[in-house]
Amino acid sequence: MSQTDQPEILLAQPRGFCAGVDRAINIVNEALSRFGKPIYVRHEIVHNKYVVDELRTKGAVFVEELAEVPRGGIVVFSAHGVSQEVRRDAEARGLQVYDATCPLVTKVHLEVVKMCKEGFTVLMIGHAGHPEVEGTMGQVGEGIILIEDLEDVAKLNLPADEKVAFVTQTTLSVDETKEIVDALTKKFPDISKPRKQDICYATQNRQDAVKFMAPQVDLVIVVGSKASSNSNRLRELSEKLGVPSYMVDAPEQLEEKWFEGKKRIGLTAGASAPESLAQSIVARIQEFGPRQIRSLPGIVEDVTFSLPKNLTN
Ligand code: 0CH
Ligand code: SF4
Repeated sequence: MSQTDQPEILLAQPRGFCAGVDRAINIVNEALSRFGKPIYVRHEIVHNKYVVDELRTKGAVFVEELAEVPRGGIVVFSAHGVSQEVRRDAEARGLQVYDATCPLVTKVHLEVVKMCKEGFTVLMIGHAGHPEVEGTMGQVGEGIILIEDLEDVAKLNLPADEKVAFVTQTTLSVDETKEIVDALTKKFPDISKPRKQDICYATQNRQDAVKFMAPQVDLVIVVGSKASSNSNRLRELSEKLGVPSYMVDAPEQLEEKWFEGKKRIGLTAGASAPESLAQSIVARIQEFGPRQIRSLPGIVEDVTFSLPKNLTN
């Protein structure tokens, strides 16, 4: 039997935690060890149930509204970032803030502020209701418009002499975003683009790894929770490449029938999914039938972000 005929589980490289997620979780852990519980966290620190449950057992309290945090309490802002209004609200409530916004999301925030100051109308490509979109659009009071899809581009009705720029959510589909940017560029040939694309290195690398893996497998399992934008994009990408795909965030969610007649299984994990969870899912797949595990070649990421200054002093 040749290597590729063997029943196998292929592991995408890279997969799982990115530098921003690693930093965000470290911030909550560091705050817990310095100040003790409770440490309030506004929104899920990252969109992963396993991560959130684990931090909760250590004393993190997850809230959606700052009104749920007692006056003077300690609060961590999630990796997805917050609007200026949320920052003002935290200050007004006398909260002690530790900011886990990913530096690559902050980079987009700064772009928005700069472009608006320079008189541009900013088009934000992203998904309505996602906390990163709310945070990024909320860097400015006005002058920013959400673009979700090609239809929104077609509907845009701006004066011909309008100065237009765009930014994007960091965790979008690289290919779909390119289509939207192409349509925008057609409509506004002078549109100002970010110096470096806003879709982050981790999103790009995990999608590239799925593109490499998908043609080699019969099924792709994505480790990720429902709310995770970047994990959903990995599942969609596999399907677009013609390979059936399921997203799970616990081994019990795997269904034996998914694996019937499937020889090679590909496994990847979103940027918020821990490797320990991925490994427990691999172990469960092996229970459905003996399969060798093979790590695919791919980019080895060496990005790290330091903790905020007010947690390192
Ligand atoms: O992919 P999204 O943005 O939904 O978030 P996540 O699953 O928590 O992954 C971390 C990304 C955080 C902000 O870029
Ligand atoms: Fe930062 Fe990208 Fe990770 Fe989001 S997915 S936390 S932008 S590195």
